[in-house]
Amino acid sequence: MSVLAVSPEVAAALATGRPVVALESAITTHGLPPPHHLETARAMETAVREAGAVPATVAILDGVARVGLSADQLRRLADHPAREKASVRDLARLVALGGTAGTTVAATLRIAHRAGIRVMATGGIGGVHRGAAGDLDISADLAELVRSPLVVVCSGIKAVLDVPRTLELLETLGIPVLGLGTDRLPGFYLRALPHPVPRLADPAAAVRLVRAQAAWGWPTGLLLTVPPPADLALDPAEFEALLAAALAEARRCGVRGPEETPFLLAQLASASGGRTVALNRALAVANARIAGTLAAALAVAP
Ligand code: PSU
Ligand code: MN
Repeated sequence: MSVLAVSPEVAAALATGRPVVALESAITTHGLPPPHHLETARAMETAVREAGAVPATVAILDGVARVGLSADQLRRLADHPAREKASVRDLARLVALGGTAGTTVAATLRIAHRAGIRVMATGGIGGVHRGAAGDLDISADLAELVRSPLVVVCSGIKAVLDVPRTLELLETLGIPVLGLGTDRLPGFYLRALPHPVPRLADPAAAVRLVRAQAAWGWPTGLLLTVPPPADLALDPAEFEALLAAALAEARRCGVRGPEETPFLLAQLASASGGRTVALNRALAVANARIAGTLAAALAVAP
């Protein structure tokens, strides 16, 4: 039974060794409000193309795991009334029962790896939730990075999470975390957190690192982190105040599990007057462009 439907354009690119970038779709179905959700998904695809690679947006549509969506399919996904947020554990159920879902970083990694894609882009990965010592709410994004050896271009770990504990877990799992043009971990909405990361000067250095990682024969994913655009990034003190209010509201409403990240992002969007939405869009598109550049460089024989 074939569970993957790869679009003709993506299949042709993969068959001939041309660069492909996987894009996740939970940011579209659950991360951003309309109309920004669809507009951002399109802008990410365009950025990948402008960088010389083929975009492969991943999603589950009517029980079919798709790699590369048509414009119609992307629109259907974005506004589907019963759209779910698919993590890895949900994939078999959605295929068996005919569901429609945006795929998280974890689910996108799994599907993109099956299709033979080496690079993906997102805004910020999931991780250890604040308070996870109590309920063990830790994103499957971390576990999947162990199994699916893609480069994930992102602006770090979503800052609504427990970043120091997420970094500890990434270290335990053996997942490299690098900074592109930065020696401090980007904080999704923040330019730089106090946590140091090894700095890569440019995409060429990232290509060397990706090749070295593959050459070990111990394939794991790795995080290539990129600071969010300086003109839109939030001030750390302002962010902490916004986040404290959002976390308090989440506790008050009893929101936990897969709903927590979308809930917090929505709270921050309204409390910031939409500034976090503009920022999230800008960083996701910038990351897609860098992923395209990296995929194009990786596609050239060493
Ligand atoms: N990046 C964004 N916005 C998002 C996400 C990433 O800019 O909404 C999504 C990704 O799909 C990621 C998910 O996998 O948030 C993490 O959710 P959770 O903590 O429930 O694993
Ligand atoms: Mn989570």
